[in-house]
Amino acid sequence: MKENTIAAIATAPGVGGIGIIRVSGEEAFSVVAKIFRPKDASFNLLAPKANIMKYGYIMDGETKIDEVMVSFFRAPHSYTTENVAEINCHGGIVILNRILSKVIEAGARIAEPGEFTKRAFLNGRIDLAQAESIIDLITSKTDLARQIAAKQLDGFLSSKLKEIKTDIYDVLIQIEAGIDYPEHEIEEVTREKLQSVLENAKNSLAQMYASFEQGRIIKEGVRTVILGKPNVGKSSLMNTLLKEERAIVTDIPGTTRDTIEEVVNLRGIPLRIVDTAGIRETTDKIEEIGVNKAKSEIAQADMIIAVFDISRDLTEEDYEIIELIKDKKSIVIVNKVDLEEQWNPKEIFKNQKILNLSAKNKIGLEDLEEEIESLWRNNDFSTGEDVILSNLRHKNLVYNALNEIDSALDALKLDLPVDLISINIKSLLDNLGEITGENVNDEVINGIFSRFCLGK
Ligand SMILES: Nc1nc2c(ncn2[C@@H]2O[C@H](COP(=O)(O)OP(=O)(O)OP(=O)(O)O)[C@@H](O)[C@H]2O)c(=O)[nH]1
Ligand SMILES: [Mg+2]
Repeated sequence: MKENTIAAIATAPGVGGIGIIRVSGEEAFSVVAKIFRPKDASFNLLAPKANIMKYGYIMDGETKIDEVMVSFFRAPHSYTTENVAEINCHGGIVILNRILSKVIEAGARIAEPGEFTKRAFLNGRIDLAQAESIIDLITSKTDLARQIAAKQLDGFLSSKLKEIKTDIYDVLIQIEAGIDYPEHEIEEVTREKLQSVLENAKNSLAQMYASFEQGRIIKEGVRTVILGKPNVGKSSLMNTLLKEERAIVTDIPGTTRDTIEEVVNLRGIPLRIVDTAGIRETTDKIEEIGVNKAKSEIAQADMIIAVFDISRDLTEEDYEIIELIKDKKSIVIVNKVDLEEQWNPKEIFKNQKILNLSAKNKIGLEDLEEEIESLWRNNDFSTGEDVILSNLRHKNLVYNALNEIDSALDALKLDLPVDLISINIKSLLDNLGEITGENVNDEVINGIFSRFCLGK
């Protein structure tokens, strides 16, 4: 059974006030007992009475490795529902590694990424949607993303799905009773009930499905791609918007090679700003990859900020960019207005609003912020009372479920026998069950938890 006791460093690598090593499993207490010497010598390490924290030392024989506090959580009242001990030591990587290796020597094995949370799921403390929300919570880049994840962890999505499933399940039982005992003649009642239950489910699920776009934007930010030919000041603009020197700026055209992404909160709007390589024909292999990447960013963008340089004549590349963005939601920036004007923007962009800017001298920034705000003002960046889907796996399963509902409703209209319709209904329930993990295969489970960090 010992290989079932797992251990990992639970805190982020690096230097910190404290670092935590988490140990979980049947042998967690006996593993820790071998290396922990509590100051309170009477404390029973193998059977701590309640969830408790104890002060003492981690020992290597008679040598003290570190002064620590150890928390003991008794099954089932722990993160994994198993016995859990957490060693709080000083937060240096050498100390943490040293203690972890002592824990392994004492009989635990290294946990896989996400294995603690996987156990919490497999042991039934949380469902799969809740487990997934934990990684969303940890990796959330904006406070709104955190809010969605926190609600999902609290069981908001799961309980909505449960309501829908329970209603459908009740009718399914009636259908099956009808199939088994046809003389009961409950068929007609069942058909009507089935129709109304399916229509209700369709409404709720369609609302969830539609919320994905909002969920995606909240979670990832409005994907804002800065586009332009080399040297027009894209990276300068990126830095100005971020209020930090994130991207390299030089006077050499072709400075930015790869795309750079950062999330910033601009007047309450979560923006994911993507700086790109300047678009031009090039024989440089690396730069060419960057240019292609920049072009492929256009399709995924929620908004484009196209940058043009007023101090140099427009070139073929500028016209190509104007062409590339013509069907996208975009903002046209005429940059370097602190320098002498070489062309007339009003002639080129006749029907388009132009924003004059000096990214370097931070002139015109207010206007740009205002424009961005006005473009997104009508979007709901709050989390509201409804479920907001933000996970692609969930979205796809809701989509499948909606298709099954449509097939079932069509079959009802055609007066097909209910036992046939029950096939759609079972598949519908399976799809919804996969979101919360009631019927899900190992491959999906392993795929989900492998994306977690070590120690979680
Ligand atoms: N005078 C003036 N210079 C600017 C302004 N914005 C950027 N520059 C300068 O223009 C040069 C190019 O700026 P970058 O921000 O690196 O331009 P880029 O579009 O990212 O260039 P690539 O990465 O090569 O595509 C630098 O020397 C900047 O200091 C501005 O508003 N006014
Ligand atoms: Mg650049």
